[in-house]
Amino acid sequence: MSDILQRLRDAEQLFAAYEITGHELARVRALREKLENSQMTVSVIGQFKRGKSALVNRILDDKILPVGIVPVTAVVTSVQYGEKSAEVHFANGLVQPVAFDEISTFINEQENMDNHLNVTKVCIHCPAGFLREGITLVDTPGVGSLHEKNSEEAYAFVKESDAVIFTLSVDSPINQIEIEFLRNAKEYAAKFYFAVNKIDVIDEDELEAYLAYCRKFIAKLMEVPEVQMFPVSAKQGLGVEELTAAVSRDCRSQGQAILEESSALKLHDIVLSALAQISLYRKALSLPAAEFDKRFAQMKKFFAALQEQTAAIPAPERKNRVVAEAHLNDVKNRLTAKVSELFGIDYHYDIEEVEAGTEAQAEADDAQAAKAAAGMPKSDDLTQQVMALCETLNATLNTIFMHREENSYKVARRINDLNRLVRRLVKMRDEA
Ligand SMILES: Nc1nc2c(ncn2[C@@H]2O[C@H](COP(=O)(O)OP(=O)(O)O)[C@@H](O)[C@H]2O)c(=O)[nH]1
Ligand SMILES: [Mg+2]
Repeated sequence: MSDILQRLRDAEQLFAAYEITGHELARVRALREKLENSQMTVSVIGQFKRGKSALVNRILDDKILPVGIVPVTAVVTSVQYGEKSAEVHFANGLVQPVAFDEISTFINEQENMDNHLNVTKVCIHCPAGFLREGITLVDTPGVGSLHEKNSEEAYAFVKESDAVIFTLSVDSPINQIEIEFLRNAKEYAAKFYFAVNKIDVIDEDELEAYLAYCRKFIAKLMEVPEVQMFPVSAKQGLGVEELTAAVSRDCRSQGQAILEESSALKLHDIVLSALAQISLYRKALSLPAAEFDKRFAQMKKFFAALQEQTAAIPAPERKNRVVAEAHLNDVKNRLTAKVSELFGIDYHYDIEEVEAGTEAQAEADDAQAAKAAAGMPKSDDLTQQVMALCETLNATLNTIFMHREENSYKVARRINDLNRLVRRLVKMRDEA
C-alpha cells in the first residue's frame, strides 16, 4: 500500500475516534476513496473572462457550457466520461436530473444570479475522448469579478483539484488577483498547466513578448526553474490539442504520483483543521468545570448578541449582497476574537464553509420565489447563515460541556489522550 494511502487510513481512524473531528473524517474519507479509485480531477481555473468555459467546450469538442462577454459561470461544473446526461446538486442535498439545454439555467450567472438557487455543483457526463481515461474535467467560476460568491466558489474548488489548467489570456497581462489565486492553488493541486488563451487576437511577436513576461512571474511563483505555457485559442481551436495531449500523457505516465502528491497536500489542510478543533477541545477541557461553564455562558450570550444585531439589520440592507457579506465577515472575525479572548486559542473560521449567498436584488428574489413555487430549494437568509456560524462553535462547546460532567480522573485521561492526538496530528502535519 502506498505511504499516503496508509496515512489517509491512519487519519481516518484517528478522526473517527473523536466527536469533534466529524467534518475532517468526512473529508479524509472522500479523499481516500478518490485515491483508491484513481479518479483524477483536472480543473480549469483563472480570472473571469479568460475563456475557461470556452476552453472546456473546445477540449470536449462540444458546446456544452455557457460562454459570454459578461461573467457567466456561477457554479462549479464537472464533466465525466459517459452517455450524455446532466444533474444538478442543491445545497439541501437534492439531486435533480436536467436536460442538456436546461443546464444554463443553473450555471449561468445571468440566470442564477449569485447562485440564489443554491446549487452546489452541476455534474455532466459526456462521451469526449479526453475524459475516457478517468479524468474529471471541471469548469469553475472565475475569480476577481464583482460577483464575490464566484471567487469564493473558485477558491473552495481549488481544494478539490489534483491538476489545474490555469487559464490566462493575452488581452491582459497576469495581474495581482491571478497571482494570489495561483499562490493559493499551489497549496492544493499537484500539477499545473498554463493555458494562454485568445492568441487569435494578437500577432506572433506580441505573443512571444506576452509569454516571456508571464513565464518569468509564474516560474518564480511556482518556485520552479521553468514553466511550460500552452498558447491556445479556444475560439478557433488553436493549440488545444497540444494542451490536452500533455494532460493525457501525464495522466497515463504519472497519474498515480500526481494523485498521491495532491492527496498529501489536501491531508495537510485537513490535519490543520483538525488541530484547530482539537486545540479548542483540549483547552476547554483543561479548565476547571465552573470556569468552563462561565465562559461557555459568555459565549452563548455573545451568540445571542450577534443574532440580535443580525435581526436588527433593516430588510432592504440585508437583501444587499455586499452588506450581507460584509456582515458575515464581521461576524466571523468577531467570533474568532471572542474564542481567543475566552479560551486563549486561535480558532479560524473556514471561509469556504460560509454560505454568503444572499439575493442581490428583489428581481433575484422574485425569480427565486417563482422557482421555489416550482419546487426548487429556497436559499438561506442572513439570519440562518449567522446561526450556522455560531452553531458549529456551539456544537463543539456542547460536546465539551458534556464531557466536563465526567469525573476529574476521566477528564485527565481524556486530556492525556488529546495530548497524544495533538502530537500525532502535528507529526502528520509536518510529514504532509
Ligand atoms: N478572441 C477570442 N475570444 C475568446 C476566446 N475564448 C473565449 N473568448 C471570449 O471571451 C469571453 C469569455 O469567455 P468565457 O469562456 O465565458 O470565459 P470564462 O469566464 O473564463 O469562462 C467570451 O466573450 C468568449 O467569446 C478566444 O480564444 N479568442
Ligand atoms: Mg466561465
